Amino acid sequence: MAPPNIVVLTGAGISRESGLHTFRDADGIWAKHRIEDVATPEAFRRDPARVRSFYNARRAGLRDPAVQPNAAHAALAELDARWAGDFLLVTQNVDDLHHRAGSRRLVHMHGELARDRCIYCQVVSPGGGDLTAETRCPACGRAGGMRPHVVWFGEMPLEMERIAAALAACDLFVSIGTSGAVYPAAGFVAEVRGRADTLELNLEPSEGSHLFDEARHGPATRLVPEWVEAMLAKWP
Ligand code: BJW
Repeated sequence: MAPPNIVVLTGAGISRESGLHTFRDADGIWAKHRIEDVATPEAFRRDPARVRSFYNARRAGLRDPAVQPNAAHAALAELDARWAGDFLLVTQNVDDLHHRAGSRRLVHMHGELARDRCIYCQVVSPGGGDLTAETRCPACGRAGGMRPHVVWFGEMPLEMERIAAALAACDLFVSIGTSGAVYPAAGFVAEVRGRADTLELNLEPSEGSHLFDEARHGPATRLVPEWVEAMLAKWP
């Protein structure tokens, strides 16, 4: 039997055991910052210094040498490398831990924290340092328009066509470490339901937990390696 085509969706929960905060847990990012102050295009227009300062701090957190890919990131990278069927890892995370772990069939649908984008020429450039009003775009040379290459509320997530094609062709959809509170990612399970098998791996039941064929609850560093090991044992 041919191996199933797989789409994996990950969220902030997979990076929590690497030392990064989630958004909606009690100690999460949205407990300390209001979305409308830091994560919308309007917030950036109103107070770019505040938004840049929020993301400069997040970037500094990601540069902390203690923040490294964990066993869940590593297991998904191994699955990517060894899986003979179609495979796409769609992450909502803006950290680079999947890439650092070795995942290559990877889409960052909410962008990447360590890249910059110019609001004037739209060119995305490598970044990751502190952004200020004086930072110049390496492509067009203008200052004052550099923002992190992340997707804020009200903006279109990235690579939606590639994601839609993978969802349409998948036999198995696995959601890991996400609360299922943010669309369009939260709607993926309903999109594939009935035609693909669906599995949730999360610390606790997500908002859409009831939509999955199966849900396993516990830390990602335990559940994900267990699931990957079973998949590779069944389809070596
Ligand atoms: C563990 C764990 C461990 C912890 N092991 N698990 C009404 C209906 C439908 C849509 C809308 C609506 N009203 C508004 C909208 C649209 C809006 C939206 O969804 N709003 C909702 C609040 C309702 N969405 C948008 O605006 C998006 N764009 C859009 O819709 O464009 C139009 C469009 C439509 C259709 C198709 C295409 C386009 C854009 C959303 C942008 C989200 N941006 C952010 C910030 C990114 C930059 C940054 O990082 O600052 O993305 S918000 C934030 O939430 C971030 C995350 O990627 C995202 C999801 O969060 P995630 O990853 O799920 O984290 P948590 O904290 O919520 O959950 C963590 C989970 O892990 C928990 O369940 C824990 O239990 C678990 N966990 N430890 C395993 N160790």
